[in-house]
Amino acid sequence: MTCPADLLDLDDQLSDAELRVRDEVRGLVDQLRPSIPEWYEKAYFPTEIIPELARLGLLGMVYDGYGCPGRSAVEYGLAAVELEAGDSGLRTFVSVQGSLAMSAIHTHGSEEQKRQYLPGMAAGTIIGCFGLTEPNAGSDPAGMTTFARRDGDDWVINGAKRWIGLASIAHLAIIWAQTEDGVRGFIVPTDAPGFTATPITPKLSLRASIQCDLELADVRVPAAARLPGAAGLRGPFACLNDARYGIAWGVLGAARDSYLSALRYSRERLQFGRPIASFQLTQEKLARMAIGLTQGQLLALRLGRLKEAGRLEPQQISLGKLANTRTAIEIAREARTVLGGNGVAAEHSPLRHANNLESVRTYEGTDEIHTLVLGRHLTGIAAFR
Ligand code: TGC
Ligand code: FAD
Repeated sequence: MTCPADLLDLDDQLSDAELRVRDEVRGLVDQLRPSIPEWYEKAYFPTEIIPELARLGLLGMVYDGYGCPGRSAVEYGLAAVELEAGDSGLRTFVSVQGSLAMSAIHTHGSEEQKRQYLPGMAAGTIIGCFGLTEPNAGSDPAGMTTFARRDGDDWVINGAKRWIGLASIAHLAIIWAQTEDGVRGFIVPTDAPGFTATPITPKLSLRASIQCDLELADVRVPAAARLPGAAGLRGPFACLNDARYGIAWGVLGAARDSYLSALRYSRERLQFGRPIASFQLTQEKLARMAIGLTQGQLLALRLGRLKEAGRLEPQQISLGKLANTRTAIEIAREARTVLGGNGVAAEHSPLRHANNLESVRTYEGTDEIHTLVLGRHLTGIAAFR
C-alpha cells in the first residue's frame, strides 16, 4: 500500500541527498515531538535545540560560502516540512535566522559583514532577527516611519518595530529604516544603547516561538553597519522571497501531521459499534485532506525545481505561499473535527497546528496581500492603494 502521505509516490522524484536531509530532520523532530505540547502550553521556545539545528545544516541552508551549508532549494523545502510537522515555531526559527536575517547579510552585505556574521549565524552562535513591520506599517512597509539620520560617520536610528521574531534572544537585528535617500537596512547589535526588545505575550498562536516589540531610541551605529547592497524596498522584499518559499513547503508539514493524526484516530475510535473511519462522512474528510496535501506537495516541488533552475518569480512564490497555507489550515481544522472532543486536548496536534497557521497565513504577507500580488500579475493593475 502506498504511504497515505505520499499518494503519488513523490519520493520517487527526490534524489538520495534530498531524502537523506528529509530523514535526518524527521529523525530530529521525532525526538522533539514529545516535548512540543509542553513548550506550546508554557509558551517556551527551546533555545537548547539551536546547536542541533545548526549541526544538521539548517541555518542559512541554501546559502553558499562563509560557513553556510550550501544545500539545494528542495532540500531546504523538505527540511521546512519536517520542522513544521513538529510545530510552526521550529520552522519559523529557521526562517527568521536563515531566510531573513542571514539572507539580508548574504544578499546585501559587504564582504566584511559577511565574514563577520555569517559563519557564527550558520553555527547558531549568533542569532539574528529581521525588523520590517511596525505598529502602523504591516502590509504596507512603505509606510514605515523608523528613521535613520546621518550624524558624522554614524547613523542614529529612532522608531518602533512590532512582531519581530527572535528579537529578545537575538544578538543582532536587521533594521529597515527610512533615510533621506529612501529605505535602507542596518545591522544593529541588540545590546546597543537605546535598543529594547519586549516579547509580545500572551499569544494564542505560535506560542512556542518568540515575537517582540522593538523600540529604537537614538540607537547609534557606525557607517559600516549599513547594508551596502540594499536600496529601497527591494532590499527587504528580496529577503521575503526566500522565507515565503520556505513557508510554501513548511505548512505542508503541519497539514501532513494533522491529516495523519486524523487518519490514525479514525481507525481506532469506535462509535455506533464501528470505527469512525468506516463512516462515509469521515472518509470524505480524509479524502479531501489527502487531495489537498498531494496538490500542495506537487506545487511545492515545482516551486523548488524552478528555484533551483533560477527561474522562480515572486508571483509564483505568492501563489505557493497563499495556496499551501490556505490548504494547510483547512486540513488542520478538518482533522480536528475527526478527533471530536479529544481534538481540543493538547496531546493532539491538529488544533495547535491550526492555531499556528493563523500566524503563518498572516506573516510574510497576508492571504489578501498575496491574492493582490497575483491579481496585479494577472491584470497589470495594482489594487493595493
Ligand atoms: P512595489 O512597488 O511592488 O515594490 C517596491 C520595490 O520592491 C520590488 N519588489 C520586489 N523585489 C524582490 N522581490 C519581491 N517579491 C518584490 N516585490 C516588490 C519592486 O520591484 C520595487 O523595486 P524598485 O527597484 O522598482 O523600487 O511595492 P509596494 O509598496 O507597492 O508593495 C507591494 C506589496 C503589498 C506586495 C508589499 O508591500 C508586500 O509584500 N507587503 C507585505 C509585507 C510583508 O510581507 N511583510 C513581512 C514582514 S517579515 C515577516 O513577516 C517574518 S515572519 C517570520 C517567518 O518568516 O517565519
Ligand atoms: P495589517 O497590514 O494592518 O492588515 C490587517 C488586515 O487588513 C489583514 O487582513 C490584511 O490582509 C488586510 N489588508 C491590508 N491592506 C490591504 C489591502 N490593500 N487590501 C486588502 N486587504 C488589506 N514582521 C517582521 O518584520 N519580522 C518578523 O520576524 C515578523 N514575524 C511575525 C511573526 C508573527 C507570529 C506575526 C503574527 C507577525 C510577524 N511579522 C513580522 C509581522 C507580519 O509580517 C505582519 O503582521 C503582516 O505583514 C501583516 O501586517 P499587520 O499585522 O500590520 O496587518
